[in-house]
Amino acid sequence: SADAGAPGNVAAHLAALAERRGWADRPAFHQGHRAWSHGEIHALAARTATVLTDHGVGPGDRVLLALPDSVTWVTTFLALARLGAVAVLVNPELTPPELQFMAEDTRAVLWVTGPGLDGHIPSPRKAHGAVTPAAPRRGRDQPTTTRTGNTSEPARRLGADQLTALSATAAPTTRAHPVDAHTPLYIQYTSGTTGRPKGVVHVHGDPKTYHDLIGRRLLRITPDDVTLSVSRLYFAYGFGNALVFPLFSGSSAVLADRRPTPAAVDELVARHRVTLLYSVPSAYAALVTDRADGHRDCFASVRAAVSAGEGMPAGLGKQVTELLGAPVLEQIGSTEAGHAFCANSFDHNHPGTVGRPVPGFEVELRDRAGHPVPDGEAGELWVRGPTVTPGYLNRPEETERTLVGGWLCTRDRAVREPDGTYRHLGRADDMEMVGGITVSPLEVEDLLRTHPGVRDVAVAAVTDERGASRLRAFVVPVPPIGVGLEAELICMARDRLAAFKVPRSVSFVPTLPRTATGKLRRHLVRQGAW
Ligand code: 3SK
Repeated sequence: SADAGAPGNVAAHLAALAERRGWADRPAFHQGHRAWSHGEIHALAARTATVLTDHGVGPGDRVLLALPDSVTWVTTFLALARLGAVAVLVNPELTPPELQFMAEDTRAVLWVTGPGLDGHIPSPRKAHGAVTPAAPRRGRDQPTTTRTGNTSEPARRLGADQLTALSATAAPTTRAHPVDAHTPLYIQYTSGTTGRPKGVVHVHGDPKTYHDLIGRRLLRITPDDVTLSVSRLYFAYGFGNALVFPLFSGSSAVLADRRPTPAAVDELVARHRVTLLYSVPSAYAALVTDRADGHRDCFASVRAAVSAGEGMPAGLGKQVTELLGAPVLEQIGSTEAGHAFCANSFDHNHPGTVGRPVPGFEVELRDRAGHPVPDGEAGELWVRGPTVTPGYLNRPEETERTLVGGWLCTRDRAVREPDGTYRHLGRADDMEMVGGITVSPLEVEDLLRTHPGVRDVAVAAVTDERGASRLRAFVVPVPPIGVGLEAELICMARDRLAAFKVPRSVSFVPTLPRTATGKLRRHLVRQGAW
């Protein structure tokens, strides 16, 4: 049975809540053709906590969670929370060097990986003199502990299958580690302008606040809701939508191990009678376009669609509303804020805007010098609120630049409308948004520039004929252009970068728009106008 829970431990709090509210037998997650109840999820998480303890995980330890969305993802997260450990939520499609960077940055003691990564994970090693993975705390050398030939340090990796098998029969860890609301709970990565992702820390008190402010008050989620989120669990938007809101409301979420295609969205919505659909504009555009037969009956159960991640192109919101027969509520959030900080609601829905500040958050528009700008003028969005991260991991200077006097500089540009809603105008920095995910073009450019056929390169998100944003590389080639250079560059990116960072196309250009000092004029690249 669920324990009363140490005050502040979110895993214990959720288990106790499910029992107190009588949700234990209600569905919490649907995966494939199976449903897991809230009671089953919390019981499995308590057993998983024992397995993780046996693998040396203890309070304060960081553990890389690199799994596709699944019940194992959820129960591993809750198990780590129960132990007072910190989950590092990473995209399971990252390449081994990208994961390695995050493991080193967080000093992760264990990597929990999915089947797709088995055999490809390099050993955690000392890098930049910073990393010393902790030895298993309780001295037991587990079968999954491996050592590589070139290092004496343990490369500790636990495959999802093995974790699941061991958790099935383990005894539960009934006592949750005592923590308070400010104890670190998880770390997510956000792309930085310097190209290196930055770790963002969130605490045990944050998920309840996301639910109180957004899930409960704005979206009015009840135990009867069924969620489908196109955004994955490792990402701030998906984490709130498909893990936090269902667990805090007694409702359920459909988990798919990869981002669903439009056909899969149709099928999952119809099969599970989804009531809340969370997606991003490029996926909504595909949903509207890939509908040759005009089939829309499958959406009869949907009561609201939420859109975030990037601006909704004019007209698309209306098409989605018509297709779903439900309101589209646009919102904006960030990894640093934890979830949405500006949102439309059922009572105040202003399409084409990201709505008003979520109650509890303050929003200001400032100019480059940090002064407030008047209504009707564009400025940078600054945000203050209860779930804004205390700072970036190992990046004091970035933290100082981005968090000033408790205010977070989001680097999003916006304008305030007379009704108090905010219209998003894009990013103020060099970042690109593709499919709702922020990509550092610098990271992709740095890689492509290493190809001998590339003299200069710029990468930008461009809008395709469907209104979806796609990454394109603009390359100044070293003449003569080799046959197959485009394919080689895309292949090279595929080998070294996560799928969402790979350019979909390459345009060969004679020059790039650079200032006299050589700085790339990114706005011109984005417009394809130079
Ligand atoms: O990307 C966003 O705009 C967003 C929206 C809601 C929650 C989280 C995020 C990152």
